[in-house]
Amino acid sequence: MTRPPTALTIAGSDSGGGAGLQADLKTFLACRVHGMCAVTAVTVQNSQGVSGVHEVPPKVVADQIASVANDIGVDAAKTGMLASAAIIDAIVDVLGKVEVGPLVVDPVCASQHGDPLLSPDAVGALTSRLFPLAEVVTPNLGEVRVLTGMVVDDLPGMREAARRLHDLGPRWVLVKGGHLTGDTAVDVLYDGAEFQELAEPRRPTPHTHGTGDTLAAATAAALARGESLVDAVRRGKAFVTASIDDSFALGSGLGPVGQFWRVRD
Ligand code: PXL
Repeated sequence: MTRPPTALTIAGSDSGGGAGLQADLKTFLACRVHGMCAVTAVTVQNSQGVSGVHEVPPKVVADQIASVANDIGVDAAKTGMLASAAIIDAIVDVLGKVEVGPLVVDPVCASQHGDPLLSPDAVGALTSRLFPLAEVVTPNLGEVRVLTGMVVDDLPGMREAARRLHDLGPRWVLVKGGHLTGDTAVDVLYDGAEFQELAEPRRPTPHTHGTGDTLAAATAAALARGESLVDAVRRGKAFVTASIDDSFALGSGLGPVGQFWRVRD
């Protein structure tokens, strides 16, 4: 058998298994892509929140990326929790030296419980150094606020935020509207010239842990399979919507989205 497409996640570990690199690897498998991971941080976490964060040394993060890129090959990559400016610097430096396919940057700042996953002084490194390497960045509205200072609560605001984020250098911006209210969840996709809107009926569930990770990972998997950015984002959105429909309660807090729907018999 020739090898399947490959995708690399550069992300943190969620001991509860619902978000972070665990969500990414499950999503890669469900999307029929061989998944690999460069671990940035270990979180101590369950359905009630994050009680500890232990960062991996920046050189070890970079070495994981170089190790798999130089031997196995990376058809597409995504970033999730990056923790610190030093880790971001190490990632940017190594990405300049090895060959990696298109990069999806999910600018993770905090967990759904509000626990910080990115040091405040790392926001500048994220936007000035990593964003220019991105095929697409995928902020939610909370992340838009951290990244731009804009408080956005409607579609015109989402378009303006997409414009400002595009000025920072990514090829495409996907501003996710899942945190707005209303019957429809609308995302705005922008390439610097045209806006596209992606709408799905809103799913009424509190169990949405891992939603952003799953969307970005499914998008990266589609890019690894050679799809165009627009097709990949549409496929990512369809994948996460079905995973939200398949979410479940776990522990006593917020449960995760379920990627099972794709592999159930
Ligand atoms: O969903 C964002 C996210 C990413 N990475 C890790 C996380 C979370 C949310 O909790 O724990 C490791």
